[in-house]
Amino acid sequence: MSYTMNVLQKAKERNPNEPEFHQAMTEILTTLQPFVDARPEYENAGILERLVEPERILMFRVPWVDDNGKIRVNKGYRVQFNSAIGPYKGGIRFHPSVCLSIIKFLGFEQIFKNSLTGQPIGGGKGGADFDPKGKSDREIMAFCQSFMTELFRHIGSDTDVPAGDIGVGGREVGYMYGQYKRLTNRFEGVFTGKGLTYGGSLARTEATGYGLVYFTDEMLRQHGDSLKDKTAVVSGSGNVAIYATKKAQQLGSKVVALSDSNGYIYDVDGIDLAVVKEIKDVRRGRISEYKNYKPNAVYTEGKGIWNIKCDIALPCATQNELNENDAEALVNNGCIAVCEGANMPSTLEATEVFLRNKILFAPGKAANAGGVATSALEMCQNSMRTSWTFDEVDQKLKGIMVNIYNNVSSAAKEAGHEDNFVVGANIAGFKKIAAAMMAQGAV
Ligand code: NDP
Ligand code: 2IT
Repeated sequence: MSYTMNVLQKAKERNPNEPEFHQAMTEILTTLQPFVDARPEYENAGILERLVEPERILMFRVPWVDDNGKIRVNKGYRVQFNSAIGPYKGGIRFHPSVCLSIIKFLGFEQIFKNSLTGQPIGGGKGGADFDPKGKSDREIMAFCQSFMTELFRHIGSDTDVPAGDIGVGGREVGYMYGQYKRLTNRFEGVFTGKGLTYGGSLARTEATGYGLVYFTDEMLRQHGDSLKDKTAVVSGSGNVAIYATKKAQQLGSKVVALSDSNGYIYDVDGIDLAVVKEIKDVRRGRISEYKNYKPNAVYTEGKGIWNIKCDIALPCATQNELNENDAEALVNNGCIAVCEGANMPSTLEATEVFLRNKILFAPGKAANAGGVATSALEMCQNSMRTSWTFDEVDQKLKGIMVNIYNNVSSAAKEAGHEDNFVVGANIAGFKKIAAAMMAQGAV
């Protein structure tokens, strides 16, 4: 068995019952195999064995008091996966499904994504199995403060810099940052996605969705096409989905559908984002309420959003939300590009369908890297004690996304897999991390 496949098999055996982590390792190591096995220096340096083993895993109890005075307990996690090219960097997720496997898959993907941005950031991820849905503002604050009461001793602006992810937005970052400051007596760039009044960067809120569409736009442009007059379907209706929709609309696409974990809406007239923001950002409600504002729209309970005919599909909700049947439905309906705003939204089988059918497929670690890239710009502004204008940050973001596209595309071509951006992203991300690890010795 080859070196790469041997490491993959052993890593699966050593980490049983972690299906999402296995899935992420399988995708990355399988595509890296020819590249790595042709270069024995990687095996000599034990690069892959080290890469699949997190540098540190923190798991902790998060006790908090609910509005009835009852003590509740959640599981908290931070996986500090790889610091070869910079301090650990990656979001915090609050969702009832959070477990070690999910945090490890996210942290593993993050190493490669952060490398692709070209910025000095390592890979990490954290979270808790806490469900923010239906909680009062006070309960959210109590939870965030308790979470940080343990996490604060493990992070720092040059050590580990968390940010938001599913269930963690501006409100939660504010509560966690405030508690960090109180416990350490330090006002530092230890978190990104902060509010604009206390060190946040303009355009960070928009960055993941905007970056996704900048990437998509560049990919289409280099294939003689554009987003103009295209029909797009976007899944999710959170931070990434909302700003992906906004930018796609600005570039001339009609977005006809959005979803949440209960169901999806189809609006033949094109999604009205002001309504979505009112429902999601202001009232923290459900996407089903959209039809109360837009009687022409149709709400369907449950899955099925990928059966809607579209040119462009942007999965922006969560892992494994798009399976083989969904991929076939998209292909049969004439979809030309699938770009992942979420982390690992397509199953391995769905990805195969896209690649086999020569759909332009942009994997999350490349296409959604604009969020973390802008986080690194926020860190930069914090260190410089300055703040850039929206346009400055937005221009930098656009440049970074075009750069990522070019690097991923050339790496794919060099590997003999033109337009296979899965292969391209994994090789391009890997090269820099491996070089940094080899230069630093057996650490
Ligand atoms: P939000 O919490 O703002 O929104 C998440 C959206 O996805 C909601 O509409 C939510 O619906 C839906 N969703 C979440 N879990 C599930 C599930 N199990 N099944 C179906 N729908 C679900 O998160 P973000 O928009 O920030 O994150 C979306 C995706 O983008 C995630 O995969 C995240 O890792 C990724 N990402 C985020 C970045 C960022 O900067 N925020 C950067 C790069 C990637 P509901 O309200 O019903 O739960
Ligand atoms: O998955 C991701 O890249 C994020 N949730 C953003 C991470 C960050 O540090 O901004």
